[in-house]
Amino acid sequence: MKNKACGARQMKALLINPPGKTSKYKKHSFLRFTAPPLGLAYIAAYVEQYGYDVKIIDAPPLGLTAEQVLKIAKRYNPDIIGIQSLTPNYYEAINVANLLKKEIQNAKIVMGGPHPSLLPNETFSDSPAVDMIVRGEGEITFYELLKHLEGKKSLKDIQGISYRKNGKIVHNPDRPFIKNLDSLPFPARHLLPMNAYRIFGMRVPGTSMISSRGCSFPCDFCVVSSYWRRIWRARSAKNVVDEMEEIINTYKYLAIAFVDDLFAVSKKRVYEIVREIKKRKLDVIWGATVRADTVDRNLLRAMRDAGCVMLYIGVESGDQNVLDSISKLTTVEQYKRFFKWANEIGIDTIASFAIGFPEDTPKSILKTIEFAVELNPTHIVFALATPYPGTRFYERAKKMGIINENDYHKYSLFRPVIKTNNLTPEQLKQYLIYAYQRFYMRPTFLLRSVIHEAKFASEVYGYKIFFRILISGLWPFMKTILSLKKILAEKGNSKMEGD
Ligand code: B12
Repeated sequence: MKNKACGARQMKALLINPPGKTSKYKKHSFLRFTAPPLGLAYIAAYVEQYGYDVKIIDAPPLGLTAEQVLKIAKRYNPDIIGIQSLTPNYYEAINVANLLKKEIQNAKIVMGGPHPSLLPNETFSDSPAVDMIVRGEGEITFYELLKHLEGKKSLKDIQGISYRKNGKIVHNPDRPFIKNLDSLPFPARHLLPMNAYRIFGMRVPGTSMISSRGCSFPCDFCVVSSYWRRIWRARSAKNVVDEMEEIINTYKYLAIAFVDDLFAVSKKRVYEIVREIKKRKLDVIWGATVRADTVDRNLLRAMRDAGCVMLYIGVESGDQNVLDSISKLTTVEQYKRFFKWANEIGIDTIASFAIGFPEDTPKSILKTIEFAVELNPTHIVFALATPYPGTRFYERAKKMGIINENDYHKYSLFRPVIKTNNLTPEQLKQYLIYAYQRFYMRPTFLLRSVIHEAKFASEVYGYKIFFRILISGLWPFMKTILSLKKILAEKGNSKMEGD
């Protein structure tokens, strides 16, 4: 497997998660979810097993600027540089690519991730520095690019890439997905700044993991259904729990957040995972993503018994017409049932909502906000409906002529980028602020949260802590809420560029 041919120079690969807009990143830190770029860590682990030298720079959690990234990159002197790009950080990815190309001319610059994969032509024309784009799943493709650099593989034979050739852009055929995800090595966490990550809602040190790829459901606003082609592939229970064990033993984490697009789709697999966790007596708490229509009370109870303390669920809307218009394939009744079960069983929930779809009206939005209060989740995330390029929602919005904003920085889920007949961007911002205020500023919510935290802490640290937290606990909550209010007010007041 090892690649060190005698005398040959070891190929060096650098993988970069580009700097965010640092101030924004800090502003959003109240969400306390700073997850590692697992995609880059998977690629790193894959090529490391063949003996290649790899480094990852995860710039956002370390607050690194593009210039600092350049300095580290120059010192490392890589042969190939892979840069990840989502839509909101596309300009930062391009900026890093341009900067590195100027200073490290010999290195090939490769972009990957959903945005360049779905818009390769635009990416090439926006940056002459980009030599190649890896479309879709990256492990094998990136490995083959290293082989190419060693003169052992021709570009034309590498599936899933786009590249420049004689002034033209060539798109090779797509690469089929990796069939057996168990065959992949675990992400190269040893190359990541593991102390820099935090999990939202978990009170103990934790990190993220992914037990499956893709999602078979057709929600029209979700990038995943186009990027991962509505194909759901899962790792086996044994393989998943092996990685959990590695995380606990090697990195000493006590909590794991599964960031799968959909963790609980096959009940059989979830039962196998919980059985395996219990069999190995893993001392860990964990959270996962679910849909209201793929779980039942017994499954939730089994998950709770195996340490699941948090479920993340995309509710999107409290209005059935809106749910139907975005192909969510769920009903408001299913959500009511789900939250009743989760609250009874004692699993915390993060409910995510989106407002401002073309079919939304002031009435449906208020209905959604009241629905959030009625469901009584532990936390909410309210976002603005955002048509990411590559989605059916984007095509629909384009056809309707309602896309109001082409600046990808604003595709952050919190800034209005479409203008519907029913709602102005200004109204949407106001509704977003109102949603958070309505949910979090309830005295019953505040009290419940403090008691909840105090109970949890007393379970871990003893009963004396319960009263200390109860007495002093209101302060951090008030602080969170005040900072939330301030951020939202700033956002509401700040004059948007281009408005
Ligand atoms: C965990 C997660 C996060 C984490 C970590 C992100 C990260 N850098 O990996 C955090 C919390 C930081 C995050 C933040 C955000 N996220 Co997010 N996130 C996810 C999630 C749920 C899982 C990502 C993951 O780990 N996948 C598993 C690995 C194996 O896949 P992967 O990362 O895609 O990587 C593979 C390939 O894409 C490819 N690849 C990826 N990068 C590269 C780079 C190179 C060089 C190469 C060769 C290949 C390659 O190879 C990898 C291995 O096969 C995805 C949903 C999804 N399924 O993608 C959304 C998703 C990526 N996030 C999304 C969004 C919108 C956001 C936010 C804007 C949300 C917000 N407002 O806070 C921010 C933006 C942050 C930013 N940098 O600007 C969207 C992106 C849409 C888009 N068009 O860009 C997604 C697709 C969710 C969705 N359904 O719409 N996110």
